[in-house]
Amino acid sequence: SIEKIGEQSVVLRQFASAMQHDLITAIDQIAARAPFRQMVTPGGYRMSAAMTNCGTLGWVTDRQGYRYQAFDPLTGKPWPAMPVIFKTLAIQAASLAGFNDFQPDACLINEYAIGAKMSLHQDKNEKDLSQPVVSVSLGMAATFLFGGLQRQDKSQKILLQHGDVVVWGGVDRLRYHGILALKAGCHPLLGERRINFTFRCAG
Ligand code: MD5
Ligand code: FE
Repeated sequence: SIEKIGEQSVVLRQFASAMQHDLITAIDQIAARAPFRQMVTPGGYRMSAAMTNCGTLGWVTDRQGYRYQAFDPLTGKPWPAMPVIFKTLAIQAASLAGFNDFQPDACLINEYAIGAKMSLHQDKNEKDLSQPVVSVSLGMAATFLFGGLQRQDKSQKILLQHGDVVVWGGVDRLRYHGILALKAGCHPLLGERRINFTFRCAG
């Protein structure tokens, strides 16, 4: 089903479910070469979600700042390539949401253990903000906060479950958003964690 959550944002419930096993296999292969790690913010805080990337560019943060870069700072090697099933899924989802020329070059993969969260923020490190972001959720469900263009705007709460895909762009591209702390639980395929991966045009 297509659920409209903003002027140019949709949730495609269960859109990734049919390929769940292939997606998880690909994530395992990526994480074997570019391990999940908890990065440090410019302010010196360790993020509670662990992250890795695939694609030409990967999002990183350290004391120097937030940025996209071609090399994994942990290994010194390029990020693993974006698997074809990832790219195909992202392009199909973007197209269903009305974004027809999506060619993502970056895929940030977030891993949340119980208690991990992501504070309200905007995604604005990408060069081309006319392009949407596509987000895929796997594993345990989490409450997604979808705010407005200003931090103090009221947020809507949206439960994102295994297989759900969110596409947002256009006038919604710079809306504040976050993830509430992951509640205790267990997913049959992924155990006590949630994985979210987001596709972007970063370069
Ligand atoms: C996540 N990830 O689930 C979150 C939310 C990130 C990040 O925020 O930057 O990696 S998925 C992102 C999302 C979904 C729907 C709308 C918006 C963002 N948004 O309006 O910005 O790990
Ligand atoms: Fe974000």
